[in-house]
Amino acid sequence: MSAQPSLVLVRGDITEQHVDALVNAANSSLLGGGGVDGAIHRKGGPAILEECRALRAGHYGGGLKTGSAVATTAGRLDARWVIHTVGPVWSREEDRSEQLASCYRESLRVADELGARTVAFPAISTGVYGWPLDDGARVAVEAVRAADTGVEEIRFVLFDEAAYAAFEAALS
Ligand code: AR6
Repeated sequence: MSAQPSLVLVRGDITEQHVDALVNAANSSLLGGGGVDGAIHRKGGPAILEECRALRAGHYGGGLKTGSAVATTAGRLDARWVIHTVGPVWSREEDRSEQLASCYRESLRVADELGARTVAFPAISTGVYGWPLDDGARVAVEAVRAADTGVEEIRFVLFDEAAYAAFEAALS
């Protein structure tokens, strides 16, 4: 599609980023939860949940599938859109990394549809969903590097030092 996006690492809170779109590590209900999801809804305000409810009342009656992505307003956040995606729960028995890679790919596809140029991602699935950080970082970096996207900047926003270090290692 265009030149490779630049990949940027930031240690911090994704809800404080100024970007076109920020990605939410949601669950299939789209109706909120803990972690990044809780923080986004708290800071973004009720407009996000309102749109999520409307999605559930329409095309997403069965919820959002793992590895898929859908956008809503970003409410009061310093962004135009929130792109909600559902990461896989980590499994020792089953390799679900293709589903995790799909979260990054699909989020970028939605970002392209919206015309977003800057997109912030959290480390999807590495919190409540239990994905080991090093592997989650590897899958994330490989997926965005392989994506064909018009997004110019992909910013990984890592909440703590361990997550930052994992992404730094995955990038190098
Ligand atoms: N900014 C950036 N990263 C954050 C923030 C923040 N404000 N808060 C947490 N993290 P998680 P998951 C990091 O649990 O594993 C929710 O209940 C966190 O340290 O948010 O995909 C949903 O509703 C971790 O590295 O998402 C789902 O039910 C990463 O973000 C479920 O959790 C992801 O942690 C999804 O679990």
